[in-house]
Amino acid sequence: MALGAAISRAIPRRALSSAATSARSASSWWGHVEPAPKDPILGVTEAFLADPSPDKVNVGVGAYRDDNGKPVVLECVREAERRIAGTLNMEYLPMGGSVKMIEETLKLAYGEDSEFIKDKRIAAVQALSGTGACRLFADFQKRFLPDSQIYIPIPTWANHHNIWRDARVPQRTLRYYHPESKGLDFASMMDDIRNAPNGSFFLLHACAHNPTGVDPSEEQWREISYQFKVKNHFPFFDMAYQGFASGDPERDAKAIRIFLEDGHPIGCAQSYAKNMGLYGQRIGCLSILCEDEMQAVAVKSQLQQLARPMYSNPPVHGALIVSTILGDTELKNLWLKEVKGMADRIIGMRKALRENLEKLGSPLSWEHITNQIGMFCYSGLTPEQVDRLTSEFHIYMTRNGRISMAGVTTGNIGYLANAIHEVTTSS
Ligand code: KET
Repeated sequence: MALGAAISRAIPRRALSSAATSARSASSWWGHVEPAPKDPILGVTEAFLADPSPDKVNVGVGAYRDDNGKPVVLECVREAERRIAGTLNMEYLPMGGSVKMIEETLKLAYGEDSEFIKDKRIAAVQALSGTGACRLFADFQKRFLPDSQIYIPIPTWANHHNIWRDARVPQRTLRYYHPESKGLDFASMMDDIRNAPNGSFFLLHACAHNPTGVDPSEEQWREISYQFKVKNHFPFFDMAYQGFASGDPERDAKAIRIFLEDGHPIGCAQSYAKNMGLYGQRIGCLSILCEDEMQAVAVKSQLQQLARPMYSNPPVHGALIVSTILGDTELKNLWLKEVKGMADRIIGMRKALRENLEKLGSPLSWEHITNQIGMFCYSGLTPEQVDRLTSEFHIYMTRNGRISMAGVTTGNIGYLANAIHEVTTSS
């Protein structure tokens, strides 16, 4: 009653009657809204948190844990926080984000002495981590090349499909993974690249492909780059795991550097979620290599224009942490050491998981666990086997059989191996 009276006072009669015909009654405004399906990755964490079992293990989301299963804040991050504490105001960043952070971030992707950086040919903006960088690019693609499509590797990080779907860019498939060999389906991938219409967009994982842990070799990247050149395709690199493949961010940028050497215009999404452990800070960068400085200025201004009505300008704290670390030689070296430490622990866990399964006498081959790289092991477990791991053993992972190796520890590895052995040898 009170609300109705307030509305009739505030809204002219004409507007009120048309509002009444379009909305049946206040209670049915959202009556047609069905619950959204659970996210295939973040939904796993929700289910894990709701499980009271003391034995539960979460190898779902790709978030690094130490050998005690605890989230990690890097020492370089702690030190950067100490240095910036209380020293700065909380004003807005410019629409494009922190200039210093972007400067350092571009060096990681394009190289310390990149001529493209010197020539100011890169349009770059701070983004809401890797997801935000991908989405901003997808929106940019739709706005300026509205008839374009994007080829996406199968499989890929599930959210890639959501991102380009919501940006209304039609998706095409790029064959990538060979389930029998548990390796790269290079021949089919090259066929898809050759058969795509000239000038197509392709999403590529720069390193540590998610979910498969399978990357092209350097030689294969060179062939891919060559074919892109022939076909005049546009490569968009999602680089969410720089440093997590080899332990060395410079080595993990190799694919991008090969494309740059070959003279491609590229796009790149970078994220500090994983390699600096800044998951919740939502700090990343979107860059687009342009033909010249003038084009880069125009592109950057349009990226900012896209950001303005969405979130206006990006958050400041993560940007400060990143620029403090990368702008200081001592802290940067500490970071490099810590990234290597995280990658090495994961590599060690891969060896241990394979050994454990082999010791249990598994009749299956588990070689792929150590052949794959990065945060994930694409185990080959079926959705039904994953369901059994969850219901019988309280082990949580995505239903595509992806194990986040970052969640495997000395403490849970024996339990995990036993459970995997159990569900793969009995039905
Ligand atoms: N790209 C890839 C390939 C990726 O795996 C992730 C995150 C992101 C981008 C986005 O990360 P951001 O936090 O926005 O910088 N992947 C893990 C977490 C998630 O699904 O959000 C995952 O696959 O578990």
